[in-house]
Amino acid sequence: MSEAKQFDSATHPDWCPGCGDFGLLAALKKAYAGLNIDPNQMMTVSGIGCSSNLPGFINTYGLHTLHGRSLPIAQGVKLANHRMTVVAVGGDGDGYGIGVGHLVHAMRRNIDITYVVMNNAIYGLTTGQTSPTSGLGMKTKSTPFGNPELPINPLTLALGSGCGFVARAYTGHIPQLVEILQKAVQHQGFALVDTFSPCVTFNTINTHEFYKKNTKDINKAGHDVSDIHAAFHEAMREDYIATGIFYQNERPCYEESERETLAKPLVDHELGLSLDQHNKLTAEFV
Ligand SMILES: Cc1ncc(C[n+]2csc(CCOP(=O)(O)OP(=O)(O)O)c2C)c(N)n1
Ligand code: SF4
Ligand SMILES: [Mg+2]
Repeated sequence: MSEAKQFDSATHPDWCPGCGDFGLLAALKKAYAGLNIDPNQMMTVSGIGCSSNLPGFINTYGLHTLHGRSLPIAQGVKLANHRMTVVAVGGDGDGYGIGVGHLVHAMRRNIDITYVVMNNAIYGLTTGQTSPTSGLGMKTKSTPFGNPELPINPLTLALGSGCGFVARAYTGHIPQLVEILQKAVQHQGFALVDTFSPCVTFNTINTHEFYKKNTKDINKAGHDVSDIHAAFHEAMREDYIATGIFYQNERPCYEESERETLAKPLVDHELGLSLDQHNKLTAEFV
């Protein structure tokens, strides 16, 4: 096992004191160290948001991209060099709002990447507007009379979209989160880890105290992760908020199904054109 501190970045997070995202950052470093991942073989990709600043705070390769666009880029990285471990991170607005179309297709496509959403049920970076996971009736800057829209349930969305690894954790419960992250990274195929990551500045409902009081680890309670019906049931419970691995089912990932072209990473393929042909072709456009 290597050391978590090898993943420390020279840049310290500028998140508000108490932000739930600190817990995820610490858990990611522990999880990678426990898996002996080499930082040089690791790519962290994000969109835009407070949570999406994370690639700057961890010592791996990193791409801080556009709002809602982490998954197309993460998938491209993995296809170009599928020797790398690729983890996409971001917020609920990023992944379940503007980026939700990419998420659904990435889940059914099943490229071998992990996607961790820091779900604080609010737009943090833009100072507190309603997000796709804000509760019905929640008062925010953009819904001063209460949110009139039903929230998305990311877990049932994932289960219904062919995602082979569906999990949820609270960023204050580090040992459980580390274990889930390690299993997600080891899973061959797309893995979604939704994390409750409280925004202590703009969300006074979904707080650390709320999750400490209301969450329950379903894996400790004997939940069968191979049973998709039981997974839907736990994801829709109203008597407690379930955390843990809801569902895991390995089916061939995209890279395995595309063996013809992906027998070796695209970065190792010979260029199809000679230098002479390349120069003639580009001369036409310059
Ligand atoms: C295309 C585009 N639309 C809108 C924005 C403005 N914007 C930046 S971050 C953000 C939402 C951030 O919320 P979330 O993804 O939940 O991340 P958090 O800050 O809560 O971690 C929005 C709407 C943008 N940067 N780009
Ligand atoms: S505004 Fe909210 S999400 Fe953003 S850093 Fe502060 S606590 Fe975290
Ligand atoms: Mg958010």
